[in-house]
Amino acid sequence: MTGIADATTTSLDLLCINTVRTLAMDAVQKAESGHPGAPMALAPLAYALFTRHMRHNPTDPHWPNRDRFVLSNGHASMLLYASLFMSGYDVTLDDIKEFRQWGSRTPGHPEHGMTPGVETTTGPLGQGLANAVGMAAAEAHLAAVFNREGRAIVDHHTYFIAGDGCMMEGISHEAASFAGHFGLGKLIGFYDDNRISIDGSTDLTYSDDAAARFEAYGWQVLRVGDGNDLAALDRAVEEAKAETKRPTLVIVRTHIGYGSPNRQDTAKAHGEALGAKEVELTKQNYGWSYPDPFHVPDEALAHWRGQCTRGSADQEAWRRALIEYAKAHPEEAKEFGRRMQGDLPGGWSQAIPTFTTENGNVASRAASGVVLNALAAKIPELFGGSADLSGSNLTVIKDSARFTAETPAGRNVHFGVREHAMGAMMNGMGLHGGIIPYGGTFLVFSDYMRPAIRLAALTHQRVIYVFTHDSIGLGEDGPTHQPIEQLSALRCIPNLLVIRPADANETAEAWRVAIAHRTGPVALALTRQKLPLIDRTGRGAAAELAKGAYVLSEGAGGDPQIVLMASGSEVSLILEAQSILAAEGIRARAVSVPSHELFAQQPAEYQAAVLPKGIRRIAIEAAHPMSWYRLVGSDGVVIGIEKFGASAPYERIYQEYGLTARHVVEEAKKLLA
Ligand SMILES: Cc1ncc(C[n+]2csc(CCOP(=O)(O)OP(=O)(O)O)c2C)c(N)n1
Repeated sequence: MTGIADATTTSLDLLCINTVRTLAMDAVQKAESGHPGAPMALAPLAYALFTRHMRHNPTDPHWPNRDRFVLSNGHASMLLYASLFMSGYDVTLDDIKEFRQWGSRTPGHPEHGMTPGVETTTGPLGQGLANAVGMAAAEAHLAAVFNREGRAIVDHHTYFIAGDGCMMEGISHEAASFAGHFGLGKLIGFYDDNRISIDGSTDLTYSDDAAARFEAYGWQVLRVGDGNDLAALDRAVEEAKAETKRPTLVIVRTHIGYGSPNRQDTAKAHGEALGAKEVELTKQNYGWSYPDPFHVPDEALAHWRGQCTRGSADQEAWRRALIEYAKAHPEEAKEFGRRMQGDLPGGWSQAIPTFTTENGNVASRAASGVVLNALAAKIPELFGGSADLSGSNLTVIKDSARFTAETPAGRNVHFGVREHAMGAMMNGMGLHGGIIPYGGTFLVFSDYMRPAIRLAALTHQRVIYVFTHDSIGLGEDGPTHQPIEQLSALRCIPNLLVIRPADANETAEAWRVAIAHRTGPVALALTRQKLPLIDRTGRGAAAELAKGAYVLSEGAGGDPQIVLMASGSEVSLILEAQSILAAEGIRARAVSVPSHELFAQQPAEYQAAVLPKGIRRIAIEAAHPMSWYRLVGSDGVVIGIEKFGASAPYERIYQEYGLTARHVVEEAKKLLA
C-alpha cells in the first residue's frame, strides 16, 4: 500500500500525512481512549488545508484576518492537535503525549481557549458547522462595514470539516439553510463521507442524498471521490474559492481507520484505541519504519512548518495593507482595532435611558427594545435579531438595514425559525470577533437552543439572549408557550448570567450589565405583559440590579420581621404584599432579585445584609421554584409553579395559580405565627 492516490503527491507529502495518522493512533493508544479512525482518514485533507490553502500564522493564532478552521466532528480532535503541532502552533509533542489527561492542552474534544489555534469548542455534533456559518456571517458583515475600494482588511475564508453525525443532527440543516440563503460565499465545508458512525454502517439509519440536500439550500456542491487524492482536494478548494456567491460543500469519500488492516471501514475504528498489535500492523501497512511511538520524522516536520511560514508573510502583508488603510481611513482603522479587541466605545453607557411615570406601564420587552435601540446607536458592533419573532422580542435596530446577501452591512439579522442554529451562529460570530451578537426568541424556546447556550457559557462567549414572554404572564397562547422550568434550568448552566428585570428601569440596568459582561453569555428574561414602573422614592435604585439582589423597600418602623423576594413581574406583588402586611402591623422587607448569579458573586457581608440570618424568607416567581430554595433557606417558602400553564387571560391564570399578593401575605402570617 502506498496511500498515494494521484501522480502529484510526493513521498514527502505522504510522510507528513502518515505522521498525523500515526500521532493520532499513538496518542489514542497511550490514552487508551479517543477516536483514531477519522483522523487517519482525514489526514490528507488536513495536510492540504494547513499547508497549502489556509491563510494562517501559527506564531499568531489571533491574527484578525486569518482563515478560520472548525473541526465540527470534534471527536477527531487528534487530527486538529497533530495539524497544529505540525504547523508550528504552540502545541508540543509532549502536549500530544498528554492527550486526554488532567490539565493537558489536548483535551478529549477541542476546547477554545485551551489550545492555541483551536477556534471553537466542538464535540456536540453539528455545533461546529453552525459556528462556522456564524463566523462566515461575521466576516461578510465586517467586510461590508470596513472594506473600502481597493482596501480589503477583512477578507478571509472559513473552513469546516463535518462528519456523518453533524449531517444527521438537525442543527446542520438550520445552519446550512441560513448560509445558503445569505449567500455566504467564503464558507467552505468538507463532509467526511465515510459511511460509518458509532452503531455501525450509516446504512442503519441514514440514506440522505447530501449533495441534493446542500444544492437545495443553495450551496455549490463538489465531490472528491478519494480522500487521499491531494490533487483532487486542491482542485476542490480552488473551485470553492472561485465561487463567491454561494457556500461550498465538498463531499469527500474517505475510509475511517484508513490503512488499518482489521479496522478500516468499521465502527470499531471510530472510538477506541486500535490496540498495540493493530497499531503495529497499520504502521507496517503505511510503510512506516520507525519503531517508537510518537515519532515525527524531521523532514516531515520541516516540510510542514516550512509551508506554514507563508502565514507570517501573509500576516505581514495584511499589516502593511492595514497601515495604508489607516492612512486613508484613520477613523475606520481605529474603530476596526477597537472592535476586534472587544473594547466598548467611550461613553456608551450614557446612551442608556431612564424611564419615568410618563412612560406609563411598560412591558420589560418593550423597555428592552427602547434600550437596545439607544445602545445600538452608540455601539455599532451590536449585531443580531430574532428567530422570526422580531415584532414580539422587539429586537430590531430601527435605523439599521437588514443583513442580507446584498446588504451585509445591515445589522438586523433575520435568523429565521432556527433557534438552535441561531445560538450556535451567535457563538461563531462572537468567536470571530468584532461583533457583539444578540438573538431573541420566546423564553420557552430557549430549550430549542440550549446546547448552544451551554457552549456559549463553556467558551466564555459574549452573547446576549433576548428571551421574552417569560412566564404564564404571556397568557392566551397557553402551556406550550408558557415557560415553567426554563428559568431554573438556565440558572443551573455554569457561567450563564440570567437576568429577569422587574420594571423598565431594571431592564435598562440589565442591558448595562449585559453589554459590560465580557466573560460569558447573558440571558435577559422579559415580560410580554405590561409592568408598573416601580416608584423609587425612598427605595433601592434600579442600578442595584448589578448586585443581583437588593433591598427595594423596608417595612416602616424597625427591623424586618420577614423578607419577601421576587424577580421580574412578581416584584410588584411583593410590594403590594408589603403594604398589606404593614396595614396589619407586620414589617416586611421587599427584595428584588433580578439575578441569582450576580447575587452569588457578592461578598458574604452584602448577601447577609440583604438576607439577614434568622429572618424567614418567602420568594415568589411565576416559574418552577427549584432555583429559589438556596435563597429562601430550609425554613423559607417558595411560591412558584410545579405544573404546566394554561390558556387564558394572564390575570386569571395568576389568580388560579396562587401568584398573588394575598397568597404572599398568607404565607408570611403562617411563617410568623
Ligand atoms: C449531539 C451529539 N450526539 C451524540 C454524540 C456522540 N457521538 C460522537 S461521534 C458520534 C458518531 C459520529 O459519526 P461520524 O460523524 O460519522 O464520525 P466518524 O464515525 O466518522 O468518526 C456520536 C453519536 C455527540 N458527540 N454529539
